[in-house]
Amino acid sequence: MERKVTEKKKFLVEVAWETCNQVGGIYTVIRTKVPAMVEKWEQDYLLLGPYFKQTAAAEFEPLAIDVETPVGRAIAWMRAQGMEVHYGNWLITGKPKIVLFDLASLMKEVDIVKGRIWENHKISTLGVEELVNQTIIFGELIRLFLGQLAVENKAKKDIIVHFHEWMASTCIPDLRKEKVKISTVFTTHATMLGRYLAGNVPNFYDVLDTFDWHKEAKHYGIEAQASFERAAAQKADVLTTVSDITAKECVAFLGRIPELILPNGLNIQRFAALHEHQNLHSLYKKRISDFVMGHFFQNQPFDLDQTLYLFTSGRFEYSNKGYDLTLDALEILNRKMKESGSRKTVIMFFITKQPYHSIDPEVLHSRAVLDEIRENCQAIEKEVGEKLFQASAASKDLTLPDLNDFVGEYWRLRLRRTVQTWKTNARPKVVTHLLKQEDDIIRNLHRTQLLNHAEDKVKVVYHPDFIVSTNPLFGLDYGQFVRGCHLGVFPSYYEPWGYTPLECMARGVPTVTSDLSGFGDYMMQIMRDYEQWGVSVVNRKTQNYQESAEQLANLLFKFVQQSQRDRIMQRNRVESIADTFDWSNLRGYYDTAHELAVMKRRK
Ligand code: G6P
Ligand code: 1S3
Repeated sequence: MERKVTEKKKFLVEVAWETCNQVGGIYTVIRTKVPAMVEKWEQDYLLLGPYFKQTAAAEFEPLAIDVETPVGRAIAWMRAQGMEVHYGNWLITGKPKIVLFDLASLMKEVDIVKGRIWENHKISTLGVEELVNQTIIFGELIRLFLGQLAVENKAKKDIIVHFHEWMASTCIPDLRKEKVKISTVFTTHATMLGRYLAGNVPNFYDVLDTFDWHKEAKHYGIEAQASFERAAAQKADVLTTVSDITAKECVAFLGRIPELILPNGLNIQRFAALHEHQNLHSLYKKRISDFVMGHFFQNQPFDLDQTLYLFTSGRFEYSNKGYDLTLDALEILNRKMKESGSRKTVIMFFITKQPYHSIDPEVLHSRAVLDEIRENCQAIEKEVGEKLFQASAASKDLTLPDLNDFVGEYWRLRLRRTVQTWKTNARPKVVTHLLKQEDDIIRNLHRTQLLNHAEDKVKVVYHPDFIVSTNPLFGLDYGQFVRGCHLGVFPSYYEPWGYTPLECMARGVPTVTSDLSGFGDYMMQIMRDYEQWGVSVVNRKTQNYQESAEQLANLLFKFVQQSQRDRIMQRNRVESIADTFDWSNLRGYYDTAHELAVMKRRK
């Protein structure tokens, strides 16, 4: 007789420190994935995160709890004990339900929780930094919530809880110990030790399996963080990470082979009109050109039609993000362009975050004066246009009047004076801001002498702040800035995934990545002819630093030599494959992880 198998209902909870709290790349993962998750899970989907008043004010809309549901009852139970728990909609595409926990409401108990963690799991948390205390309390609130959710789960749904990164996962060992009826997935988006060691130990990847994780964690003062990460990895039902490269770190530092790799996607926006992305490129390029004129033309005018905008961006991890390699490749590129008599100019933007006092007032001033020159020109244009119109209508013998006669003395002098005061003999600045201290980028620029000399073909703009639309220098948000550029350059040495090249691709901008970044490694696996599609991959696995720098310089030189037609076609090709990374195509990896977790728990 055939036995009828009824599929048990499931409920998915995702937990991240970056739910409704932007710190870095995990925010992008969670936020962009929501529409695809809500499509599958509908009402059976919930996100958990920490409550920070300021971010919540902008992105969170509170809702009344429904005590008929397990989630509502679990929240009511916590509130009854004095904990501040916020429930509502996260105001992003997909509008998911979220629960945010106010850490302050339990902070006074941090020492008790730490004591229990030591008692149960021998994780030492003495003298840790404030962030670790916060993650411990965050974990404790999640433990209480999930424990009660499991009790209230009268419909006996399979509850799957997906934890992202150690900061959201300090409670996994306790949940396991208490046998709370949930299935767990832990995704690590990098390893704590990987981050530190990659930037400090030469040939990190060659010696990866020789490290003593505990000794290194103590050495770098991250014993608590690394221990939480390792415990979460070992106690979760399923361990996953974002790339094969980071999977190797999991083996070395976390003592477990991840069951699955979950590549990162985006919410790819395709336009109905095929060429809309080209139009946007043109529009935003003009805005970047306004900055470039203001910054360089005071002293060094060049042909904007022959100018290419390259950029790199990310947090300030000088060698991990490959800023060192990029700078050294630019020096070679500069030489090659000079030697070949290239007519082109390359402007390379470094967009990162470093402590600064303010935007350099001279940079701001130059930009403002340029705006004034534009206003003068527009006034003259209007005056000439009107007078020309009148003179043409009144003309008897069809001879066109001399346009110069129409420019009044006032505007003529005013324009002349403004341009005169603006022009200078000073070299265009390399840094747009007044940095608090000299850093590795500045030191490298002095060594390579890439300092915006008149004869340089490669000019550098170092912008030590992320780009936001209120920024007076560009007046663009980051996405628009990316669209206006010609090429994104990201030859990272340590990069578990790396969203920056993917963000270029999504906007139809070609990009350079490396085979040590998760994204580059993945591209090489899924697409043989990735170069055809506007993605170049620098070999950092088997080449030494100098060889990689030469390879990058050659790639850039090739790019510089392309015609405008080639560039337009390449942008179309890049944009056409971006769908590969839409979450609707990549969510399947998450589905598999969730099913595996349920199966493991049922066994
Ligand atoms: C887009 C626009 C064209 C423009 C071109 C510039 O394709 O639709 O009108 O000429 O961008 O391309 P470039 O690579 O020189 O910035
Ligand atoms: C991590 O953020 P990061 O920039 O510190 O997670 C990101 C999302 O998975 C990933 O793209 C990145 O490579 C990791 O380093």
